[in-house]
Amino acid sequence: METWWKEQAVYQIYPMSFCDSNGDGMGDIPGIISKLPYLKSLGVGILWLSPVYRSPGEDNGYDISDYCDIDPKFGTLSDMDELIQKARELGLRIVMDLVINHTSSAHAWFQKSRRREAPYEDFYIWRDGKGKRPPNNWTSFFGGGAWAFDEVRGQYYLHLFAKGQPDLNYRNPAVIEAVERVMDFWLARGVSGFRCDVINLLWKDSLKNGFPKGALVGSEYYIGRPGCHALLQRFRREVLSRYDCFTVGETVLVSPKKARALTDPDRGELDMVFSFEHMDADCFLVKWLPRKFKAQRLFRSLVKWQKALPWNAVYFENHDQGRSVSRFGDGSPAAAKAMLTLLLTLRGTPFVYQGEELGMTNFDFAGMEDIRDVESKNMVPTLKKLGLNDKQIFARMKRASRDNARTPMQWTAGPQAGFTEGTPWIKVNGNHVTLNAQAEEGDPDSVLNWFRTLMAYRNGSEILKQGRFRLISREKSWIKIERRLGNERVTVAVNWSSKEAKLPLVGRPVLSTHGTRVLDCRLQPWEAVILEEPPQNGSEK
Ligand code: ISL
Repeated sequence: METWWKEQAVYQIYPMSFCDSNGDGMGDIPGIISKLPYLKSLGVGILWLSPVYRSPGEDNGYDISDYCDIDPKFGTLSDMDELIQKARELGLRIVMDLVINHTSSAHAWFQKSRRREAPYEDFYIWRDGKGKRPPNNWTSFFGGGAWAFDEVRGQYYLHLFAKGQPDLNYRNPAVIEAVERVMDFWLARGVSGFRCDVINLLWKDSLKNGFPKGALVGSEYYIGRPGCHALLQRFRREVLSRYDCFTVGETVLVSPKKARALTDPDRGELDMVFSFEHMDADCFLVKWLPRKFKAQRLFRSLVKWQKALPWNAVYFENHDQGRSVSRFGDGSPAAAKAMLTLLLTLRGTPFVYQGEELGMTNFDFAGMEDIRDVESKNMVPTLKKLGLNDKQIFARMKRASRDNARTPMQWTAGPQAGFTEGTPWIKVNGNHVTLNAQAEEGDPDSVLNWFRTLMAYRNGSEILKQGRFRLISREKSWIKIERRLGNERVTVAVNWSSKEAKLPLVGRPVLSTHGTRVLDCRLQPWEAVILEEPPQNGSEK
């Protein structure tokens, strides 16, 4: 069989919201350690941790002030070593988030750079302004301009994200070497790879004015440039190839062609990427511009990407996206089960986000005061400029704010959902009284137990792990796919709607979200079924 990262499913932990061990309202590493038996019981093999490095927390840890230390709110370096060790004892691997497009402005490199201290003068992208205006017209991912003026240095610096996230200058070899030392530090400590944050933005071709009409002005000069490919090849050659590890790139606005290049084993860049296209099934390119969800749109994109690449990452959720069951379904446990079935039977490495295995839903925000996310807050002026009033802006937040995914993990029906004994940094979703891991443990029909059943089936199926993908049929609200290995095949049919669906079904139903079933070519609302077919041509394998 191929490498372990093609066989196993990945579970993403958002440490701030996973489990708090010390009552400060913030999830931490000892909390994660305490949940290792739960994580093991899910059947996943790899745990990806969103950033736990030292950080002022302007962007919840994606603004790093020390790459080689753990933030005290999450614990210590020795807690991290213990997590890696204890996970390994259970056969679980740890993957870290690698955020190297930018650091925090609190990072010592930036502090020295702004004071022009050697050798850090050119660690960041500094430029003089044009009169009173910034060096160019680029805009930030989080709304507003992409430049900030630094009084100490008397120059502007580029920040594609928040003001506190200055972009590193990859034209400086010392930056490349420093970042390589960071990778080496963690790989040598026993982590098994990296999820590489906005990794296709590292190289800025030029700092010319961008085409002014785009949503992200300037992006033509920094998304997926040849210089970025060269950097990735170098990281692979110099560091990653020395370890048994994998990388998954978060690649903003990536096309199938670009993704193929980025993941081509002969080029030696990344092992897989997160594509974003299927996240547009309910919006126009950016989540702040909503449109009605259409299952067809989701299916079309998923199938296109299944066909486009020999292997890739597959996901429906992460810490930047609303909950899939609320966006793409009706919020019901049945819809959650149906979605998980498709997720775990597509070809590729599946990524599941904490709480997705419970069918957690979008947050029941009461007002803007419940929102913590810097992106959401920064977007308000931009949305106002588009002519939206406060009520409309809040409606968009409820739908698209990243905080939808960031509410605490719902462990129990008790106070704060069992996440903390203190006051959580962000409110707990009110539906935890019924929707929680403890309640689902005891319910054989729960989303959680369906997830476990699916994972066990997937882990035991070479066809699902390795088989080729083929679309059999996709209709307005159902999809039927096939996975084939040699002359054996598995068919998966998913009814993506709250109405019954009639469709041809062939084979032996081995698993259905609706319990044991006889084959009658009808799927109940949100029913998903896995069918095994006898080997073709009468030949046994
Ligand atoms: O969240 C987004 C869309 O709603 C994206 O624009 C997101 O900001 C982009 O995909 C980059 O995300 C990553 O880098 C950011 C960080 O805030 C995100 O949490 C991270 O996943 C900056 O480090």
